[in-house]
Amino acid sequence: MTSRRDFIKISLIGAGVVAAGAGTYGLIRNFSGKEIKPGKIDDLFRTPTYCEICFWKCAGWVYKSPDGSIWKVTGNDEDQHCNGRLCPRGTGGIGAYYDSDRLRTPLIRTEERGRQVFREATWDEALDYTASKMKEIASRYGPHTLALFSHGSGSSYFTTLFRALGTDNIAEPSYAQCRGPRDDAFLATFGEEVYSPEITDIRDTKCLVLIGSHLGENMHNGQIQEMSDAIDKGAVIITVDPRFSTAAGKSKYWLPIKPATDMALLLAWMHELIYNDLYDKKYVEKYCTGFDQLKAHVKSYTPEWAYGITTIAPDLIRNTAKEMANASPSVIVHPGRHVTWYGDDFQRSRAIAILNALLGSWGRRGGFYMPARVELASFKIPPFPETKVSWQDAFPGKYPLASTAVSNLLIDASIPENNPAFPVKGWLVNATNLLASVPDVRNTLKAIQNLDLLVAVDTMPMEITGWADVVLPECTYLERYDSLRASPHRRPAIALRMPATEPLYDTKPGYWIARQLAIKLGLGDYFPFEKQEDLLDWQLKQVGSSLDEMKRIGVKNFEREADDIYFKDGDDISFPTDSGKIELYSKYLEDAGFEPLPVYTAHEEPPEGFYRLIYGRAPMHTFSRTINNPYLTDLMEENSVWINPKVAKEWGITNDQYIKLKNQDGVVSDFPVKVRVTERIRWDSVYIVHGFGHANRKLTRAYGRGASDTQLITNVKTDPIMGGTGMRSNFVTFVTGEAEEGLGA
Ligand SMILES: Nc1nc2c(c(=O)[nH]1)N[C@H]1C(S)=C(S)[C@@H](COP(=O)(O)OP(=O)(O)OC[C@H]3O[C@@H](n4cnc5c(=O)[nH]c(N)nc54)[C@H](O)[C@@H]3O)O[C@H]1N2
Ligand SMILES: Nc1nc2c(c(=O)[nH]1)N[C@H]1C(S)=C(S)[C@@H](COP(=O)(O)OP(=O)(O)OC[C@H]3O[C@@H](n4cnc5c(=O)[nH]c(N)nc54)[C@H](O)[C@@H]3O)O[C@H]1N2
Ligand code: SF4
Ligand SMILES: [Mo]
Repeated sequence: MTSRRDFIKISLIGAGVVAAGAGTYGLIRNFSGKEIKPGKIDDLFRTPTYCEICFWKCAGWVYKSPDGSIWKVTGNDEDQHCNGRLCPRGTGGIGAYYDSDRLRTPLIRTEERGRQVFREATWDEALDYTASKMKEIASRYGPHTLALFSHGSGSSYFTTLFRALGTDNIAEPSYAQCRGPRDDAFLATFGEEVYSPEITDIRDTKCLVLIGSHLGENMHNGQIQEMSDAIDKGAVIITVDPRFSTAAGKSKYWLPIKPATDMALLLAWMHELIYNDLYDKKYVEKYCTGFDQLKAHVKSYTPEWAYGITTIAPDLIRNTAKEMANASPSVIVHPGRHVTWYGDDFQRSRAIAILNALLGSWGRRGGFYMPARVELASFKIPPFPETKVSWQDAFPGKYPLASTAVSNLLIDASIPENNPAFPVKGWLVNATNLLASVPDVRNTLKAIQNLDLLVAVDTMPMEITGWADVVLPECTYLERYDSLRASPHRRPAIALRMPATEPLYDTKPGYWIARQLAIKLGLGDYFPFEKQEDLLDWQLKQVGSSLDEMKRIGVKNFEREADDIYFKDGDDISFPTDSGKIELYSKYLEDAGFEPLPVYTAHEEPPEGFYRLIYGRAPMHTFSRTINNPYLTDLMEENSVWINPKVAKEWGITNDQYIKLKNQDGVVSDFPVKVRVTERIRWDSVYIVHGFGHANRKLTRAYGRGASDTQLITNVKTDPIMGGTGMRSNFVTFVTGEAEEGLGA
């Protein structure tokens, strides 16, 4: 059996490498000069933070070495997100601070866009320039022609600024390029989303079904730890993936599905559960509505029907349905996270939600727990002006059920020839590398060329900063305060991030940047606290803590107000849906003109000689943001393209050879990528890790390393329901000759 140690050994390796790289210390001194032994470092010597390398937001401690420089980051034992242990990326997070390629001063463009010619500017100059341009756009065309693209901790400050300006054009790539379809589909079904961290009770599950959700490479920390615990306790893992992922290696069942056909499998599983009386009858009768319609709907979706589509043998479909039913209600059909795949992703996520309802797993131990969170008080600020024109008015009728602004819609609205009702003229882009995160880069560049203003707030010179008019350098998460983390979890909790040290160079925290811009725009009242720490202290005092206390403990867990983490037998529950029930059949969708029950749609197939491009995560990197990180680059410096041996043989391609990839629209990857010939991928697909293939020369370690999946994703299948960008209908072929002369060796 796999032990927990074995499963997470990668994170231990990571920790070792990084610690060695950063130097080792025999004796550690605290600020008072007193000598203390490693492992007994006193509280004075460490400061709390939560990690910004991904959005699991693990809480940790930053330790400094005797000379006062940042030494290492470790997990906070009290933290439910990490249980005292960071993943390799979190441990390597100090590389974000030490990266010598970091942005150092504000920059203003001196030549046309795309040519990276900037001059250094003072903060005052750069902010004055930005504010005056924003003012000009808002007064000439209206505030709705300004858009904010943002991700991560700083989003709330810039959101306040944009709401104060009177626009709701505020989009995050974590919606339409990530978990939007899932969250909206669960909302439509249960009236509640699955949150972040997900409320999957993996720790106590007896059966975990992973559908293209590759825990183990997707290193969302607490989930991985719980999955290893569940495996140790004998849980059955079922992995559905065209690739033999790390999770597949830990699974009792690996279903190497033909990509783009998951809906057929989901429908067949529903058929099996319903027509063999394997579903949770009592639960369905008490809590669900629309069962009869669902039953009729899935009647013909037999395992034999699904076999012809998915290539998964009928018996395997039957046996896995039985395994789920045996474990019910302690079973999780994982909702996944990055789910924008084929354009019918809302409906696929609905099918997953329905399957969980049939298994009675929502609100049950080992299924989905009901989370609790600390509600933090907001300091009173003036009301936001009414939004006169909303993002949805740009293209009336598009994506009617989107619960928040859609980044790709705002990008499309910035291209006048698309005839939007209003063209967006100015962007502020905070902490999102849009050219790596939003598919169809050519479209994004076209939009950028039409803008009057592009401001980028970032820590690194990335593709997006290269195209900006003004670059505002933020300091890293290790050098700043940010809002308190108050994510939902089993127990309500808060975590503090505070600066471990002064910002390097002429960089500033996001809060400061947003506030200064607000002041220059005459909106300073929306940021009444000059110092963010005073706001945090005020908020903390409302919940019986204080900044002083949080500086000492980093994480504070509270008790739940009631014993309601799981439903109790016979509980009467009103779900926050229109009907008050779990909606198997969705009137809400029907009324909006969409299928009330999920249907199978056939998706595009690769043309002759092409293979489906699929992508995912590597344990030691996050998107495009860590690829230049000196410590993480040491662990993985380039991606490779996984090719099935049968295909490699046909093409005469060998292991470690460098090739380029060319997609169905003739786009060739900028840089060569190393071949990995492996049985672990189906013959009809190839796989690369997302985030590589950086084209900004200022990234001295990342430039030209590997291929960018985003560059090759030009065929985008947008979900008509909520605007999610399906990215997996792209097909590539191999370019050999010329590439061999490239960066090969
Ligand atoms: N092709 C393709 N596209 C994808 C995905 C994929 O797998 N393939 N994944 C999708 C998913 S799931 C998601 S969630 C999104 C992620 O989308 P993004 O969050 O845009 O991801 P990154 O590419 O890491 O870009 C982050 C940017 O923020 C900057 N940054 C890092 N830390 C800070 C900070 O503290 N402050 C500031 N101001 N900037 C900072 C980085 O330098 C970088 O420019 O991408 C989506 N897009
Ligand atoms: N190390 C690391 N961990 C991360 C992140 C990171 O950047 N680095 N990012 C975090 C974020 S924001 C997100 S959203 C998550 C994303 O992580 P997940 O939601 O777990 O996964 P994806 O990246 O969508 O999925 C990739 C998997 O889907 C498989 N796949 C491809 N096509 C199909 C198909 O048609 N059907 C099926 N069944 N499978 C298919 C691929 O082979 C691959 O194993 O990861 C999170 N965790
Ligand atoms: S999972 Fe890793 S990268 Fe993400 S927040 Fe936790 S330690 Fe940081
Ligand atoms: Mo994501």
